[in-house]
Amino acid sequence: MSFMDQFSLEGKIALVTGASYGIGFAIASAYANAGATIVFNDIKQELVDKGLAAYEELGIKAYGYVCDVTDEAAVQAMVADIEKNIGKINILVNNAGIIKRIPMHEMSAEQFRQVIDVDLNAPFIVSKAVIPSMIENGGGKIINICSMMSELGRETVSAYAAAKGGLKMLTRNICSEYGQYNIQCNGIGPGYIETPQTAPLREPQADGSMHPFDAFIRAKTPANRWLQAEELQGPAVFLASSASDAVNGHILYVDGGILAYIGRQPG
Ligand code: NAP
Ligand code: GCO
Repeated sequence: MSFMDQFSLEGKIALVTGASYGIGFAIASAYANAGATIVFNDIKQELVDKGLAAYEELGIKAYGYVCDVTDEAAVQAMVADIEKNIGKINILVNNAGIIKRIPMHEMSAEQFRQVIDVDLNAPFIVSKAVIPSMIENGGGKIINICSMMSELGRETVSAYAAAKGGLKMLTRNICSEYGQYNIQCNGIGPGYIETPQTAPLREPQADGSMHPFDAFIRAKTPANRWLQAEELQGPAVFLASSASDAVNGHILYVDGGILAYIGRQPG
């Protein structure tokens, strides 16, 4: 076995939630390139179909399911179908997520609950569904997609920050409770990535200028740029592979240095 074989995902089955596009798609594609069988879900059939076509364009045979990750019965049924027809899940990436950017005093309790439901309750639901088989299988990898907002707050993202802060601690608790079964649960905390989720923060203004948030986040990023979803692929493969078997309960921030940086002074 060569040194690099420890980064291989050959023979593994990976479920990446919400992976028709965006960060989930990038991570799942990398897992396929590392040898894994890819399974993903999305809420709508047309998005699953779009995702399957996108994977096929990359030469990847993926399996797609229509499943709302907040629906425990649907998640249990999806996992049972995967285990029956594809195989036991070795790697789970809790990627599916939403954000609502609303000043807290204007946000309804229902809107707050919706974000918590997808970004925190769902990782609990999906992890709970796959852990029994991981225990039977002698171990597994769970990777939760956290955020800068697992550590920092900002205006209008109270629900999202509460969820992602909770997801950091859920990650540590799964590590604590299931490490004895050779299950490693870690987080990836991306910085600001160019995906549909952050598109509203980058859209050009009526006068043709860039959204003010663009300059703000560039000043907070040492490399003075937005990051790409593909820059998460190496860290994600590492955390899914046996190369990280001694890494547990860790949030790996892939943020270009944002959390280390006070920010570039104006002028
Ligand atoms: P995105 O472009 O909005 O994609 C999110 C994906 O999750 C979509 O495929 C979406 O499907 C799916 N999804 C949402 N709710 C779902 C549900 N209830 N059941 C199943 N699937 C659901 O977001 P992204 O930027 O790729 O982000 C992916 C993850 O990274 C999220 O957890 C996000 O919080 C996190 N993150 C993003 C950034 C960033 O800068 N982009 C940084 C840090 C962390 P639909 O299209 O059908 O809604
Ligand atoms: C926002 C952004 C961020 C990113 C990401 C940063 O509105 O501030 O959407 O929350 O999505 O979570 O790590």
